[in-house]
Amino acid sequence: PPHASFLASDLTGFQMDKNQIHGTAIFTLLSMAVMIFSSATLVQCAVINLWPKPRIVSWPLPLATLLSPKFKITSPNHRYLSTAVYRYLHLILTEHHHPLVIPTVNLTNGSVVQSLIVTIHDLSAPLVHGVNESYHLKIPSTGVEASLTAETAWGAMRGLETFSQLVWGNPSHVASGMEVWDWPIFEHRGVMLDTSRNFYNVEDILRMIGAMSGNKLNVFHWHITDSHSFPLLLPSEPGLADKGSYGPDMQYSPKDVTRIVQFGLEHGVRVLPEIDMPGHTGSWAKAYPEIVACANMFWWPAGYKWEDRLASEPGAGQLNPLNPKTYQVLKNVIRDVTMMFPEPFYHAGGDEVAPGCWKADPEIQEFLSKDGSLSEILEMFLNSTFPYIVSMNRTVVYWEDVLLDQTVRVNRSLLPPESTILQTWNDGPNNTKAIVSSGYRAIVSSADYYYLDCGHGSFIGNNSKYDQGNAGNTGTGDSWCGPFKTWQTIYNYDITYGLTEEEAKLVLGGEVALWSEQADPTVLDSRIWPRASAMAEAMWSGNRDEKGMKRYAEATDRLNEWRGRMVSRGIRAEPIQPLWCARNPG
Ligand code: CP6
Repeated sequence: PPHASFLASDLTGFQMDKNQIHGTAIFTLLSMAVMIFSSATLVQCAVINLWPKPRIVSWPLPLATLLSPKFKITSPNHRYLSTAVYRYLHLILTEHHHPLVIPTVNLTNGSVVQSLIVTIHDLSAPLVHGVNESYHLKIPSTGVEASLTAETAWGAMRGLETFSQLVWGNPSHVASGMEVWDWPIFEHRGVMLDTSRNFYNVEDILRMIGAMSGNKLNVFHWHITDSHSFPLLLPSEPGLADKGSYGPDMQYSPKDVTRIVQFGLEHGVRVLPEIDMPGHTGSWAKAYPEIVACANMFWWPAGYKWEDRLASEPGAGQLNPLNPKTYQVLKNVIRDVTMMFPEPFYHAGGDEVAPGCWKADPEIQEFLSKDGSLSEILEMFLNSTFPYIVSMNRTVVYWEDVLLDQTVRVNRSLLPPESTILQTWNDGPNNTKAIVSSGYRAIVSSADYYYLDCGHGSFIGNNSKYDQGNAGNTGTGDSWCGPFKTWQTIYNYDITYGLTEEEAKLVLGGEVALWSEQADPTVLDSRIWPRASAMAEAMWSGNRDEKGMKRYAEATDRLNEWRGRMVSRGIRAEPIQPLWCARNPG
């Protein structure tokens, strides 16, 4: 990217408030002076109706040009990019988005943007972690052609999204005399969705992936299975879903998975599957009771301690690592999943292994009575599954517990192999630090900042047989789960807080997470959007302005506009302000 000076960067924008009108006049003069006296200098201006905010925008004058009704996009042939181009062309020609605050711009006379020419350097780059997503967008103020240059098809998709956000009104206007150079800070920018506690239809998932791509998010972490249901129909192990799903109409067939993966490719979103194990596997017991310890323990016998209840949900259960049959089933599961999901990362869970569950199993009790330990049992499990996943050419992602858990892995004799990626969820920045200072790569999903599900009160009480502790309500009733996370809480979190420069390089990015004990399709959009948008911008271009100050004040109006655009695109994102605020700016 070229040198850019940060002159008067906050004075122009689409939204003008009372204080800015004066500034704009001065700014326009200033810009002209800059153009006359130092034409080599680029002036960077704030363009506020873009989300996430690009890294560098040059827009010396607030100009707009009409978009031809015959506007077209040309691009090289690419299986997925071509679909995206077609989709964006349709969107751009039909959206006619009406912003809350109409941009104050000067319409360039006589010029109409006829086309967007897309150029790609490397058409063969696959959609994998670390793929180049940079793009350069140029919309002239007088010419008829806009241009979008990207290293890869995936970067071009990001640029198409930016272009679409620069178009508004009827007839369509497009911001012009503008150049954008853009690329992400973090390579892993995701949303996790739990489809076990409650079921989501394929359409719901596709809608979410579509919204993710609008926010330049690139990883859908699919927490497919858990103790409550096993909705994934696997060709080699059909019994797991037949018996373990909520019903025949609440399963994902291989065809459904292919549809979701394809849709992801068309939107530049990777689909990263998680089959949680060895904990959170109660649902497996419907098909294979013999491989699951403590299955269907609906309440705990006297003497069980609080820490024994981590995974204590109705039909809780943990795979029994001592039973050879466990590994027969697991090999089929892992092989099928890697065949259905081309994604090179594989999430193998590893969270919340509950000592009390294993201790309740007679076979494990016998092993423990002969000087065995729970730690050894977990090691046995990891040593028998990890190499198999790696043999399928996958990079393994685990929850942080595999390294940091202090209840099962008391003596910590086993360290996960260095190639594993650990997803942190407890204890904010401290656990991120613990992971990367041990040399592991980290994905940050700190519950205190990035868990989207903690909005409801607990139903700990005596209303039903499930009210034993937080049974049936894991993750949403615990007192430490804390309050609803506002978009500002999410936006302001610095995922590399307290890390050295070297350590920070090991942070791949972040994921917001929607656990579904108290969420289903009726609330999917509003639980996720626009709060996931807040993380999306923090991950893409950061949460600070040029002076290093948190920019959430500036971001508010922009997010409000983006939320409105998401709503008009069919995403039922929550409002963040009364409409009044847009009607009474300043
Ligand atoms: N399910 C699984 C959950 C949670 C986790 N794993 C969870 C724990 C605490 C909170 C929210 C969710 N419900 N499988 C932790 C990774 Cl607050």
